[in-house]
This record gives sequence, C-alpha cells and structure tokens, in this order.
Amino acid sequence: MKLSPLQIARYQYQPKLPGMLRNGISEICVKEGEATQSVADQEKIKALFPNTYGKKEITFERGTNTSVSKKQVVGVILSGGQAPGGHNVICGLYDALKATNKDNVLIGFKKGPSGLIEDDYLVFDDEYINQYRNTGGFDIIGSGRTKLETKEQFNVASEVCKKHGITAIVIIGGDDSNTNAAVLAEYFQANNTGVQVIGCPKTIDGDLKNEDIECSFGFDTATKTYSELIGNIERDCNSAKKYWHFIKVMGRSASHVALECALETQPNICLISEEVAAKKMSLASIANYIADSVVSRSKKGMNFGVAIIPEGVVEFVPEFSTLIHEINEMLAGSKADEFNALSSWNDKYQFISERLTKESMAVFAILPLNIQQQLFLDRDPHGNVQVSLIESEKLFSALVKANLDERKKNGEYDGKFNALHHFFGYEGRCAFPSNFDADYCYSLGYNAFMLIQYGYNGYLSKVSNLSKPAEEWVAGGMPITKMMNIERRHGEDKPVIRKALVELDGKPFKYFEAHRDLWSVETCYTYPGAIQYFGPSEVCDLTTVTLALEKGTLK
Ligand code: FBP
Repeated sequence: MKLSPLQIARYQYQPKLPGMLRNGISEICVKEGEATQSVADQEKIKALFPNTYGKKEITFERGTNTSVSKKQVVGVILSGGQAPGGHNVICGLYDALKATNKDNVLIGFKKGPSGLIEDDYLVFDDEYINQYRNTGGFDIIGSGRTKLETKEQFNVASEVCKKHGITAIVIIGGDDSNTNAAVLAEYFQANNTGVQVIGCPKTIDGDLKNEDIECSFGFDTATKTYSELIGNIERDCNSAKKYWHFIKVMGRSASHVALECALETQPNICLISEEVAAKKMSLASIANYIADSVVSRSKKGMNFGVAIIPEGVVEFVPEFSTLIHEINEMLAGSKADEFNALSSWNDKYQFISERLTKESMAVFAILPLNIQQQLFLDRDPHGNVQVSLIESEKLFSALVKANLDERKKNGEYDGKFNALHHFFGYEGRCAFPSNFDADYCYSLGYNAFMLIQYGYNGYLSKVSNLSKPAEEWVAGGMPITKMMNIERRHGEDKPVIRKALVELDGKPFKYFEAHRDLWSVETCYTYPGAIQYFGPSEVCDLTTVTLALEKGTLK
C-alpha cells in the first residue's frame, strides 16, 4: 500500500491522554461518585434493567491501581456511520490492554454488530494496528448498521463470547447502538455470562450528547472538514459574485452539524430543523425567508450568497411530514402495485391527486417535478419514502426561484438568481481526525479498557472538560441507564438514550440567532481553512465553536 506523506507523519503522532491517565497503568485508581438514576421514567427503566440500573458514576484518578489482575479477551465493534477517530478508539483500547498485560487479547468483529453474531473477526497485533494510528475511516474492521436487540441475537453473542473466552465487548456507536449496548450488558449480567459491555459515544451528527457526554467523537473533524469546504465556496462566491450556493450538510435528525458550520463560516442563510419545527414553518415560508435575503443582497448589487441546509430539514416541516405520511399510507401493501402498474407520470399524478388530502396535494403541487418523482422512486424495504434521499438543497433553491419569479412579476425584484448545489456528508466522515478527535478518541478507548479492568458493566466511556487542554480532561464512566428514558418507537414503548437536538435556548443557537440577520444581508464570510495537524496549539487544538460556546470558553 502506498502511503501519503501525511499518513506517515500521522503515524508518529502521540495522542494526548487526560492528565490522570498519563502516569501509566499502575497508577490509575477509581473514585466512585453518587449512585445514578435515569433522566426520566426511573421506575420503568429500573424494572427493565434490574442488574445494571442505579450504578455509580466513576472518575479515574492518579493512585495505586487496585484492579483485579486477570487475562482479558476483549471484543470490539464499530457500529453505524463512519466518524473520524474510530481507529484511535481501537488503538487506545489496544494500548491500554497490552500495557496492562501482554497476554491480553483484542478481537475486532468485522462489518459492525453482525460480525459478533456471525463470528467474523480478526485478532489485533502491533503490526496491524500500527497501520491505522491517527487515520480516518472505519476500514480497520469495517462497520455496519445491524441492530443487536433480540434475545436470539444475544444468545448467539453469548455463545461466540464463550468460544473466544471473551471477558468484555466494547461497542463504538451512536445513541441506538449504545442503547443496545445497555440491553446487552443487562442480558449478560442477568445470565451470569461474566462478559462486560462498555460503550463509546460516536457520531458525526453530534446528537449523542447530554449533561454527561459533552460531545460525540467525529463531530469535530467532520464539521471542520465541511467548514473548510463551505469557506472555500464562500470565497469563490465572493470572488465570482454570480451564484447562490445551496449546501446540504449531513445530520439526519439534528442540525448540530449545520449550526456548527454556520458558526464557523457565517453564511447568508442556515436553516435549523429544530427551529423550523418549533415555529411550524411551511415550505413556502422557508422559501420566502431565503428569498428575502436574496432580494436584500441583490439590492446592494450582490447577486450571490450561501445557504446551508441540514440534511433532515424536510422532516421537520409539519406539512411535509404529513404529506410523507399520506404517501406511505397511500402505497402501503398491495396498493403500491396498482400505482407502479401505471405507465405515465400523468396517470400517476392523477392517482396521487385523487388520494391525497386537499392540504397535502397543495404541498405536493408546489414541489419541483424531480422531487415529486423522487418521493415515489426511492423507497425503503417497508415501502416508505426515504426522506434522507430527498435533495432538499435542490428543493429549496427551486422554491426560492419560484418565489423570486413571483416577485419579479410584481415588480419587487429585478436581480439575477443562479443556483448551484452541493451535498457535504461522506467527504467528512473519514477525514484524518483532527488533533482533538485523535486525542479524544484515543482517550475514550484507553479509558474503556480501564472500565473493563475495574469490572464495570453497562457503562459509557466518558471523557469530559473537553474545552480545556487535554491535560485537564477528566476520564471516567457513566452507567448508560442514567441517560435513558422511555420513548414511543414503532408503536412500542422502548427504553432509549435521549437523542440531543439543537436547543433553541442553548448558547450556540442564541449566538447564531443574534448574528444571522446581519449575515443574511451583508457578506460576513469567515474562512476556517483546512484542519491543521502540525503547528501552534491555537490552530491545531481548536475545539468546535459549539463546544466553546456551551462551555463558556467563547462568549
Ligand atoms: P450515525 O448516526 O450512525 O453516526 O450516522 C450518521 C450519518 O452520517 C448521518 O449523518 C447520515 O444521514 C447517515 O449517517 C448516512 O448513512 P449511510 O452511511 O448509511 O448512508
């Protein structure tokens, strides 16, 4: 394999650990905190997790290591979408495991949780792991989206663990995967398997965070990568002065990615899905809001701009979700065959207009033709519309164009509007992790092993105080049940980790809200540039603006 100079240089990078983990394995001791309870629905969660509920928060400190010495065989799984730094979690886990006892073994289950069920694995050694230090991607073992949630799967997992003599499983994933980690931990304990389960918080979407977890790993690098690209586009836009760029960024359920990119680059427009839902905004009102900015800037001679659109926004537009719901109902079961048998789009349109409610038909009618057709082409295995595939950047630019055409007819606007479209998602998920993510992930992995070594089960590896230099970070663990509540999922009450959406009264959104009117009319672009890996700490060790605002290190 040909290595790039950066890859070679990154192999040499030594990730920074929190101060309390730096003196070597023999000097890490545990301080137990208070017993915990779940954030809501305490009685129900307690009943569902009788063996793992209510455990104590723990913090590591410098002091004599009192953990029981036994051979550890640990299995690790990467779950869900790629996020920069995943390799370093495994490297940190491996290094702590080997530093504790050279005979300890780390097994990687391939292609996500299904690797555990199918017993598809590899055993890590120095030579293999060293190729992945401080690199992006999940290719070290691969990832997947199979959910580990049924009794049958747990029984098989238990057998696989027995076969390898596994003492602990580390699951690196988002809110769903860590919810399942908690259920698996409970199952293992209830069945006296002797296998512990530890989770690590991953997702570029940034929606696995709460009072205990300051941020999920990967968010820092992914948003810095998108912000570099958005900044470059802003500079091009401000140079050419002839295009409006509509840029969709990943983030299926929450708009943390869009908000962070806006804080870093100060675009003219950034939609925040949570605000769209709270204000019950319609497609037309959103288009009108963007068109106002186009017109104001045009009046100042600026027929150009940049708008950031969060990936999941259309699902937050109430009238659009109703439309999707009606389409799903309309084509449920065999009714889809009747629709598919129609040969022309005109016939299909007729079929649709006869079945949608008047209100939904009005929404459907204003959509551009390609989006209308997309709603009927890309369907998931259950026959439902795949909202994440809707090209919302094109949808909004088409709606803005229609709005501007109306204004032109009324003599309210005579500018030029040329739109270009972009989608930044996969570009950021496997970037070389920033120093922050390289350090944070290595620490999460190292810390996960210490939790295993001290016998904890059903805990999330927790590293906090992240807006400070790594020396001051605090390492420990939090029972996953503490983060859970009961939510309705697929018609059933389920214990889940609460997904963190953008808080409209939180400091990052408030900062954005205070500045966005100015940004929408003037050109206030900022150009973050590429992630820097070597150089002064003030450029290489920056956290996200979101974290800095939340923790008060930026006002
Ligand atoms: P996770 O929640 O699993 O971390 O994945 C997040 C994400 O990157 C979303 O932003 C995006 O919508 C989705 O994954 C894309 O998934 P896929 O890789 O399956 O196309």
